[in-house]
Amino acid sequence: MTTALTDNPHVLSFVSEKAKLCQPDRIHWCDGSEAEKDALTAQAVAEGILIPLDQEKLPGCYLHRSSPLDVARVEGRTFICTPTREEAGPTNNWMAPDEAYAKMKSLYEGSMKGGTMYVVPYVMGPIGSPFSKIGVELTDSIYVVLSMRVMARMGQAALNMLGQSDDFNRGLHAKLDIDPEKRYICHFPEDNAIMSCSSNYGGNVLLGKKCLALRIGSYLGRKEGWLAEHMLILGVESPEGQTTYVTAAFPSACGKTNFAMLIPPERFDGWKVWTVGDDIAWLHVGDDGRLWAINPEAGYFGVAPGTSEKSNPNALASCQRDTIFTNVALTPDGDVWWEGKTDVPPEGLIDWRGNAWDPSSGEKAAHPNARFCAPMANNPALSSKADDPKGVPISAMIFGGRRETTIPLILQSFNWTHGAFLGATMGSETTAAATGKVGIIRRDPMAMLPFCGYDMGTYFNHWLAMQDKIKSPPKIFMVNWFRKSAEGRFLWPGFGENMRVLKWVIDRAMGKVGGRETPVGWVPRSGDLDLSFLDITRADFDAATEINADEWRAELDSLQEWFDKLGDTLPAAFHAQRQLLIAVLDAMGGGATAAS
Ligand code: GTP
Ligand code: SPV
Ligand code: MN
Repeated sequence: MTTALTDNPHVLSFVSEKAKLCQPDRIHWCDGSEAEKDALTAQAVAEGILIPLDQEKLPGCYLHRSSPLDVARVEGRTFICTPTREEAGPTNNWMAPDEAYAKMKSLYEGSMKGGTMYVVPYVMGPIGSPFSKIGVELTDSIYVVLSMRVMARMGQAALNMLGQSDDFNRGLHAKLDIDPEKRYICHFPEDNAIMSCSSNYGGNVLLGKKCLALRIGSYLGRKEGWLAEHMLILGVESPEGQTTYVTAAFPSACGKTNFAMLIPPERFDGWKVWTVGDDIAWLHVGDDGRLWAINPEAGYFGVAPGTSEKSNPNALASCQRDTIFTNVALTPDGDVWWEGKTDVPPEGLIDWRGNAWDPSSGEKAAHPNARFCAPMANNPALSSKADDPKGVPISAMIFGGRRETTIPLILQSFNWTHGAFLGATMGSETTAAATGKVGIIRRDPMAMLPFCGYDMGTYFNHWLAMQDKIKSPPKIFMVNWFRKSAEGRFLWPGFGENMRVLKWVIDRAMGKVGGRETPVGWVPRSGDLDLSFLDITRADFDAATEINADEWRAELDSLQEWFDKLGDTLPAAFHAQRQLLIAVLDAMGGGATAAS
């Protein structure tokens, strides 16, 4: 055993108790140093866990291939273990804590025999921030240790910040044999504890990320009066040097990383977008009555496919060094490739499974949920506030899903309650970020369906209750980059061009620009969105921004099913919003609203 890096009795007893259960031959306390990283990397390479890439072109970069049966989050095997089923609510899998502890204990028993248990202390949030949370993850996976080192402030600094306190998340992860039938991701909100086994992939095992920062985080947020959200955080700097901060919640693989790293098109000369975070926001009410956000993470676990010099140069720049790639394709000269990186794939690729890739096979070279794990410090657009313990003040919040129809390019809610309603009723097509069928529309409220650690209706009530505490609330918007033409073409070019929408959002938040009131919210009038030098036809733009009464009526109809599922805890205000909208739409008749 390497020497314990703390004399905190709570940490020591947690480690010894779990070591007794898992029976590792060795315990390694992670200090987070460069020397430790080098040693663990060398060991991972020797064991075939990491494959070195061209170290001249991509210094410190490695490829990891996961088991083909372990490539995404597993929502069906993710459990919220609260004393009652009602506390977990109708959208979460529930297991009684006693039952879960017993099941997990039997799986963990002796699981680390012959191996090493790594003690990974980490902080979610800037070191020293009153909003940060500390966790200790015990794991037998070097891949997890090295990834946690990128994604969180990991090592001695976390133990120093913890001191003698008992207030830390207790996480235990064991790879077992990666058998999907033995895979469990169990959360114990009341104990601030997480247990994960039989996976070695991303959101299932990097316990600081979805497990602590969102599921346990959302639970703590309600208890303590703040919000833990699946949101990116960005700052928009105007040519005059004024920076406005915005958060946005899009479901998994629906564009958060891309939006957070947006590069404004030429037309927006002098404008700059800075990334504070690309996946998670913790939001607290400041003394000034505004909502302030920190990014609890220190790195990006981003979707590789679709990332290119054209779509997201900042993401590509972020993974030029010290990056772990998972399930991407390998080129003969030690570089990485994925669908969409370049138009033409390089010759001689090895696919994500490790086999020679045949371009005519119809198989993908990279897995659709292939990821890069890169330090945020690599991002050329990293905000100078990303490490600020206070966080950044938020002027606007955006919700957005992946919808072929109905939802317009941009919509501003009338007020906080209406904005929360739009977020709570958001639908989106499923993606490869979780196992299961892709492209099915499901309700994904506030992009939190897989990540809310307690009853969804109660979560909505918490959102509504927050309004009383926020004197100057952010304005709430909804976007949809994914609306399609009848032939299945995206109507809006997206990516950098989303700056045009973002500009309207911040101008609206500042009360600087007009809009048109429709029954479902405010939309830009003709001329309010700057479309100059943009390659889009008037017809496509109109179709992308159309509010179609028939489509909305169908949407509101189908909402009843969702509301029925959520049950009694759903805020009465949301039922009222739905009824009101139906009445207004009925009064309007069919078809599209008047052209803008
Ligand atoms: P998680 O890390 O899973 O939470 O995902 P994310 O929300 O950060 O998603 P990301 O930015 O990685 O985007 C995933 C996919 O959305 C990629 O395939 C992108 O190509 C696509 N995408 C992102 N932005 C746009 C856009 O503006 N328009 C279109 N059409 N596609 C987009
Ligand atoms: C997501 O699925 O929303 C992610 C990736 O950000 S994972 O860490 O696997 O959850
Ligand atoms: Mn995510």
